[in-house]
Amino acid sequence: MQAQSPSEPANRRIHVGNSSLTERMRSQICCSSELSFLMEAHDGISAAIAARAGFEGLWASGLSIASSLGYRDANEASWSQLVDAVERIVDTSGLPVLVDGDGGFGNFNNARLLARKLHQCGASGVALEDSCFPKTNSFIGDRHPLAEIDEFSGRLRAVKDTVSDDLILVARIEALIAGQGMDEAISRAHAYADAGADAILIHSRKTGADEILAFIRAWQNRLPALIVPTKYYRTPVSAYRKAHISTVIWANHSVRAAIAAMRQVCDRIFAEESSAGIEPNIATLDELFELFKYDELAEAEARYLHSGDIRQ
Ligand code: SPV
Ligand code: MG
Repeated sequence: MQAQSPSEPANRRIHVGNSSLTERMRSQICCSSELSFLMEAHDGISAAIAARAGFEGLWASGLSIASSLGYRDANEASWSQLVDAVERIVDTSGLPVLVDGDGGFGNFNNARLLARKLHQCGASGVALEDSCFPKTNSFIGDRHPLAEIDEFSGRLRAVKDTVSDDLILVARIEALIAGQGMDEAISRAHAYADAGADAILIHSRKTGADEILAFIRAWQNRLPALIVPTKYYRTPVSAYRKAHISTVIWANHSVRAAIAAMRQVCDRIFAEESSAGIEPNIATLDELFELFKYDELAEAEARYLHSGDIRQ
């Protein structure tokens, strides 16, 4: 899958919602019985690179988008900043994008507004977590107050009533993160299925996959299940295939790769007062131009610019 140029006609359709991308996400990714993968993206570059690598769908990560904007993953970035980032991710990748919508930025009304805006910018799905506003990243501290089940179910129902099947709705359960135990996690998952979720996301911050696999056994696949093995990355994905998990989300790896690479380059150039040493380790300008299809722009210039205007 090649990254699309922002000037390609297909991208204009994406801006008003893209039902074929949503269908692709529904049939091949979130709701398929085959294990599939979503790669994190947080901006146009990370989206284009993930598409180039061959991923068939993307996770617009709240943590990564906040980080790329210089904010903390605590609802410091606004819903409109999230929508803007998602628009760039959809546009540059041409892929189905599942958006991390946190808790929906407030109550049912904020959640349905977010869902409508995400649909308009071409997202294929939104994952809403049963946290309270402002949220805290699942890996930070021990204070993770959960929303009341009925109140959160209202958020889900409002989203479903607003976007219907145009946007896949994933209900994310934070009960294990909050230390509330397996029974609470399972009963929340059933309540969210009753409220109209298309799939569930069960999150854990244990370093082994045992609690996730126990949840999946108890859940018995009532709806497809998505997981985020950020902490339990040592478990091979064959275990997830065997457990009939629907989707693995690689949630933050591009932003962490970017931090490591940028830090290395900045440190070397600062210390050496030269970029000569790191040139072999960084992308060439030609790679950058190729990623965003500058050749298409040159062809378009030949087609559309008045011949006297063409730059030499
Ligand atoms: C994100 O990517 O922002 C997520 C996943 O919500 S995690 O950070 O692992 O909680
Ligand atoms: Mg998040």
